[in-house]
Amino acid sequence: MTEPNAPAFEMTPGWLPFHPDPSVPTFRVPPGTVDAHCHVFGPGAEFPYAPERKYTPCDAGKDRLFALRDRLGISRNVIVQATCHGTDNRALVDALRAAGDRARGVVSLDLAVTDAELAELHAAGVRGVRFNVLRRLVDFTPREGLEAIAARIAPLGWHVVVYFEAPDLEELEPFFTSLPTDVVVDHMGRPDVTRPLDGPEFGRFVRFMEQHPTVWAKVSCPERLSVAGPPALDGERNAYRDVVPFARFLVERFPDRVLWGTDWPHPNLRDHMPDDGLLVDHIAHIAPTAELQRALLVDNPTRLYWSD
Ligand code: 0GY
Repeated sequence: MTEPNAPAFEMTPGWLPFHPDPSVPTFRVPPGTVDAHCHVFGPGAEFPYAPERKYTPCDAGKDRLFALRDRLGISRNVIVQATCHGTDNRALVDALRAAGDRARGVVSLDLAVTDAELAELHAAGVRGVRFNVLRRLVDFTPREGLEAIAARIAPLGWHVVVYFEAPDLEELEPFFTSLPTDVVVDHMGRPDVTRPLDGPEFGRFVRFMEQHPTVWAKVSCPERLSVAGPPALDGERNAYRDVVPFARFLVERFPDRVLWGTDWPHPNLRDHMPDDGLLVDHIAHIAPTAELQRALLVDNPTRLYWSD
């Protein structure tokens, strides 16, 4: 129930809410599958959105996330702090506590965080910190601040999750490779999928992974990267085909350092909202063998998030 003085939040105009009734996938994920990139939004009346946010989403709380997990046949979630909650991780921690061992978290932090707070986050299931450097999502944070945070979380065995766009990799690479932890890249570093797979832009990303064995990639968000879009035909389940070669290349080249996630509830999409069941069916195209599927969906995320 909404408290009498709870702030009322108005969604960003044009906001697309998550799919109300995702299909049951035809691809059956292996037991132990982890959705390694998803979020919770509020509910705002209980967990207010951050004053510095760049968008106000629809509420998408933990119960809806857990219902989606069960519908898709997924076992566990890695919940990643979304920028609309700033560095207030309460909604995320509440979801982790409710999920028990079935969820881990990646938070956003500011420098004022105390060691006691870090220990509490770890106990709740947090295993990473996110550095989101997209200017449309966050204000600029000086590198020194991010370096100081990385130095604080490294002794806990956590890693850094980074979100950037492909043209920025050249400038950011020295910073990423100076970090004292593993670095997990959201959404394959957001390649432009109209460019060639063997062109300079994606080539840079592949080299980045080849040269740095501490770098991982999430082969997630085809719905955000795709230009072709969802299937044109009703009932067709092979969606976002233009993204497949990019994701599949990484899965086959780096089978031990790739993760998959839904990105539910899909913030800031403008033209359509994906059917999450189709996103699961997409997996069979990017990881074509049972061995690759098991590495991507079970072994890799379990090693990164559930090893202690
Ligand atoms: C994503 C993508 C986006 C948003 C965020 O934290 C966020 O607000 O990550 C985006 O707008 O591209 O991974 O959820």
